[in-house]
Amino acid sequence: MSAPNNSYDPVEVTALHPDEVARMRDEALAAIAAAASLDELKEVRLAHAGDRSPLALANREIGALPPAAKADAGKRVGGARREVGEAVKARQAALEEERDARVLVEEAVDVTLPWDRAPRGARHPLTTIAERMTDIFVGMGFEVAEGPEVEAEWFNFDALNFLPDHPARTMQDTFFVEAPSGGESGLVLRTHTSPVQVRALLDRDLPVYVVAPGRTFRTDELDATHSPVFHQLEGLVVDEGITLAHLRGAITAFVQGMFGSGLRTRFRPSYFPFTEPSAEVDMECFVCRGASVGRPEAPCRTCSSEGWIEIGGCGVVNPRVLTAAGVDTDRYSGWAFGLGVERTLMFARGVKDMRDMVEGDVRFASAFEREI
Ligand code: FA5
Repeated sequence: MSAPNNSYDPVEVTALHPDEVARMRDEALAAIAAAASLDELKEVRLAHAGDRSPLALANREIGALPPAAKADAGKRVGGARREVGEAVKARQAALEEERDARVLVEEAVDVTLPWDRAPRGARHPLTTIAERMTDIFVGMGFEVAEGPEVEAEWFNFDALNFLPDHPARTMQDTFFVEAPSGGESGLVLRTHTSPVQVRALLDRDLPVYVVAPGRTFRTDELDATHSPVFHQLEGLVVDEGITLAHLRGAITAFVQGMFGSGLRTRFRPSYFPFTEPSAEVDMECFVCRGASVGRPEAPCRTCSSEGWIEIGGCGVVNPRVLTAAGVDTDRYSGWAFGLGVERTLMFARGVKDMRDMVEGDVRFASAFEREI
């Protein structure tokens, strides 16, 4: 029986020779340092630190060594494998950091870019201007009143002193919804916002200071200056000691608030069954302020060089209307006005054709500020 191989020298085993271990370690370290990506590093790790790597195979040789030689060879190979393992870890961390930094740059999201490229809707300029008109009166202390668009004939006509055969009824060509029957008032699409006057007086305690913006209907043909569906802003004041001077003051304050300070107003005699006296209200042209009158070389498109623009009708509330609404006419008096919203938008914003307002082409509304 041969003696234990005590003289077995690990240095003689090629794979365990210090130079060879150092070479395998250096080769591994160089490959690790050269790995340019996490994928490359994975391959390098398998080749130099995996189970079949040269250092792992060298490690297996240690088992066959005599006990005395095992420690020395184990230290050498183990040290080299530890170094390689640590180098892999360090390179892995460096490459991950590089990748994360790159991803942060490549996948950066500019949160200031508009996120919604779909065209945004906005309110129609008619809605916006009606609201502005209303707001000016609200600023003067008026409340907003409402009434139905399908209105009882009694409110639309009778209570407003349009007698059944009064020619004034034909002044406002009417869409009839239901004929009168069994003593009940018929139904119409309201031809103006004035029925809200009567509703406000019946619904509210006196004094009454209200404005009523709303949609109105007449059998007018759609053309450049008329629409069968249009909007008005009604105003009504009923209080003690109310005079025409208050009306003039409120209308002038409205005109100046809406179109510019210092603008004048004028009243021209007119006729409405529900006001007496009645007037058409004109405002001084806010563009030329009268400077274009008689000067064909400097025409004004806003007022057609007339210097004045008609904005609506008004007057002192006819006592018959107050009586129909149960108001004591010895104590109270009042005035009312009605302004056309479409016409106001036309001259305020230079719209030449009313049809543009009602045809619903989004390009028309887009030309105005997109208020929401
Ligand atoms: C009236 O409707 C009265 N209710 C106004 C009123 C109220 C007077 C309170 C006195 C006291 P008129 O029919 O003139 O009045 O109409 C008022 C405004 O509505 C006109 O100045 C015009 O701007 C607008 N208007 C009338 N018909 C049309 C139409 N077909 N299309 C667009 N706007 C219209």
